[in-house]
Parts: sequence; C-alpha cells; structure tokens
Amino acid sequence: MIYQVYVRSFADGNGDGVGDLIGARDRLGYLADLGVDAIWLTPFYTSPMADFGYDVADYRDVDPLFGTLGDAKALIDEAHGLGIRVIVDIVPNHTSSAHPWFQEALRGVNRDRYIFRDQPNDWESIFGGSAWTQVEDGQWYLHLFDSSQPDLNWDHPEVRAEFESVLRFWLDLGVDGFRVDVAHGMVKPEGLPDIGHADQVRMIGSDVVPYFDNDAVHEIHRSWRKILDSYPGERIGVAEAWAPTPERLARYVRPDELHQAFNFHYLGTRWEAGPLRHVITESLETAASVGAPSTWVLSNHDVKRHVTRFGSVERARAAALLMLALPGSAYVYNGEELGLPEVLDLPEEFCLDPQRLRDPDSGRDGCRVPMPWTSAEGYGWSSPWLPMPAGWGPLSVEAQSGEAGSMLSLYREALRLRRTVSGELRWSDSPEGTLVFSRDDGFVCTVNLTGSEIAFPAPGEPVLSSGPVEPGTLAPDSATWWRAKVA
Ligand code: TEU
Repeated sequence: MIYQVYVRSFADGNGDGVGDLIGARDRLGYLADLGVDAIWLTPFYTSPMADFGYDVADYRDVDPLFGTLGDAKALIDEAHGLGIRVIVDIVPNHTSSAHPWFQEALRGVNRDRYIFRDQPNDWESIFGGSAWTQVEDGQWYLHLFDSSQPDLNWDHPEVRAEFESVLRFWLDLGVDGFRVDVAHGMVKPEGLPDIGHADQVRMIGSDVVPYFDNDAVHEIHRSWRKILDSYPGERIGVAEAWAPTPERLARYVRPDELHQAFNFHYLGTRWEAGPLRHVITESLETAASVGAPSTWVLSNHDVKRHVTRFGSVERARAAALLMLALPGSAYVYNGEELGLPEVLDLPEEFCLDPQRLRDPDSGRDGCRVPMPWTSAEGYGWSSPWLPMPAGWGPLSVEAQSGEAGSMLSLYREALRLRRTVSGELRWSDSPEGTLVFSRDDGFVCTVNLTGSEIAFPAPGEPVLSSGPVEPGTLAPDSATWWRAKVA
C-alpha cells in the first residue's frame, strides 16, 4: 500500500500551522505501524504556493515552509530504516511563473522553453478561463492550469535535459521513485488546433481535448524509465494520467514506461455493484495485458473525500475492505484511514484553491484539511493553515488508536492480513447488489452494496468485517473477509 502524504496537511514539525518534512518524519512510526509499504510525498519544492506547491520555482530545493534538503534526506533515510520506500512528486508539465526560466522568458530570453504565440487558440484552462495569458509585449503563453503555471515546451531539448537532471538529483538523494504529475499532458498536438466546443473543461478525461493523452508523451516516459532502471534497487514511476479508458491508461505502464498509473476509473465509480465489478474486471484485464499491477485509489488531494462521495462511514469502511482485498497496489490518502469526511463549510477566506475559478464548488480545499492527531481541541496543531472542524476529536489518531472497531483499526488489521493474501481474483455468482470474489488461497471477500440485509450463506470463517456479521446474511453497506473452510 502506498500512502499519500499531503505534506502541508499531514503533520507539523515546527508549530507554524503548516505540515512539513520534519513533521512527516516524526510520524514515520505511525505509518510503519499502519502497515504502509511506501509513501508518496506531494511537492515540497521551492514554490510561491499558488497551486499549493504544484507550481515549482526550484526543482532541486525544499521550500522553507516545508524544511530543508537536509530534512528531505533525513526523512528518506529514516523511512528506509523502517522499510518504507519514498516516492516524490515531479511536476514536468509546467513550472511556476517564478521559475528563473519563465522570468527570463518574460524578458524575451529563451521563450521557446515555454509555449508562446502571437495569438491564443480557444483552449480553456482546467482551472477555468482562457488557457492563455498575454505578456507585456503582446505575446501570449499557454497554461493548462493557473496563469502562474506556464506550460513547458517538451520539444525543447533543454527542457528534456533539465528534467532528466532533476530526476537524477532526487534519485541520487535516495528516493525510490516519482509520481509524475499530469503525465498525460506534457506534449501538445502539432499546431495547437482549436477545439471549437463551448464547454471544454467538462471534456477533460474524455478523448475530446487535444492537449491530453498525445502519443508523444510516451517517448518521454520511456526515456525516464531508462533513467529509473539505471539506478540500483527498484525505482518506480507512477503516472498521474487522466486517460479516457483503462486501455488508454495501460499505455502508460507498458514494460518500458512507467510502473504504475493511478486508476481514476475506479475512483470515479459510484457505490454500486454492477459498475464496480465492471471497472475492477476491466482494470485487472488491461493492466495484466501490459504486465503491470492494477492500482486502486479512492481519494486524493484533488477530489472530494470518499466518505462524503459515497455518503456514509459504513460505505467507506466497506470500500476499504473491498479495495484492500483486490490484487495490485492500493493508494491511501492521508486521513482516509481515519474516515475523514470532506469539510464542506470552510470559511470563504480560507478557500484559496485556484480551481475555484472554474466553479467555486470545484474547490479542493475541503479534502486538504489537516490530520487530527490528538483528541483535544487543536488536534495536535497550533493554528492549522485550514481550520479544523469542531467534533473531530473522535476521529483523531489518538482516539482511534486503541479502539478495536475504529476505522484506523480496520485499516491496520486489513493491511496486516492483506500481506497473507495472494493470487488472482475470481468472481463468484452472488445476489444482485453484492460482490463476492475469492483469491487463490481460500480468501473470500463479500460486499453488500445495498442498504438492506441480503441472505447469503457464510463462505467460511469471518476474519475481518466492516460491519456486523450475522450468520447467513450480509449486513447493509458492509464488506467481510472470510477464510474458506478447507475441504
Ligand atoms: O492534477 C491534474 C489534474 O488534472 C487535476 O486538475 C484534476 O483533474 C482536478 O484537480 C480534479 O478536480 C495535478 C495535481 O494533482 C493537482 O493538485 C494540480 O493542481 C495539477 O496537477 C496541476 O499541477
């Protein structure tokens, strides 16, 4: 299981209200105890923080808000000592406008490292508004995200060379790999053709927008794979690629490209048996066809937390057991193991996500509220950068740690048992609204995705359940793991 540490919100080591690398290092024991195999650290590089660190001004240094390069090194080394691998984010689609290259470009020097034109086309930014901003001398530059995130020109040899050097910098420091931001967007189509549709942003994730999922991105990933493979140990690349279908996504994880790709098709599937079974089967088949592991993601720092999306803690508990029973790599977003809900009533003045330009409801602040560590007021934070709701005491790590039935205990136990499960997934026939599958060694998982009790004969001895276990029935919105009786 790979655990996403949203550094800003995970743990605060210096008491300034913003999570940092020292804070993350202090909590490695918690992560080891939880049973994580690897952590993915979101960007901690020098940045004006217009997009909370996804706007990088210096790819080889740590922002003072998050610590120092020495803190990064100490975190990596200490994690390794606990058997936890460390994956860092790399943001190659765009830099910050504060990056020295863009500052040069503004002065008219080496503009071709970015995408400048005399006239804009009709592309819209993912964060809303035109994807083009005009500079003083009249030219326009492309930014698929915020205007402070100018897109790089990946046809420029210096851009390629610079990122290869940045990869080596972090690999030399000891990281085990990279989560590649916007891995599907780095190369734009020849001639930057107009789209001509009124409502472009809605089409992201479909194959309609010409700026995503172009064939030319794969050549870059292949060159990165060679760099990863040239280092000792296994160094991996994880694609953040919003591809229209699992088949298109599988193209990012061919044997000579990246190792894994986030499964956003799974993340986007509603709490219903039919669609989930379909996406699980399709994901397993397409990943297997290219020899890569399937991945499973329920939440991250860009989407509404799934307790809220699915509508209840019971469903989130069941979803955890379903996900952790599947073959492949599971990704857990910090706070998911506590069952944190989306915070929907953040005061307006704290909502600073640039994506709110598109539509205030699409703001991603509510899933980025800091982790409650202790039960008492403050939850272990002094003036957290986003206010933490009243009533989160029972959700805190402190409160849940010793509580047998808590969400945290469920994740811990599931992650421990998961290590004993292997083999391919085989579906069994089961009543409508349920999912039942086994793995090779007699492990069975049952899930009831409906709000009613459903009759089903016990397939063995229950070993872990998200809800009550009654003989002969599956409780509403629950999942159970069983060991089949050996004949
Ligand atoms: O996200 C890429 C991306 O496409 C997101 O905009 C996503 O579609 C959207 O947020 C869903 O609501 C990555 C990072 O994960 C995100 O935090 C950054 O803002 C973005 O890249 C730009 O670097």
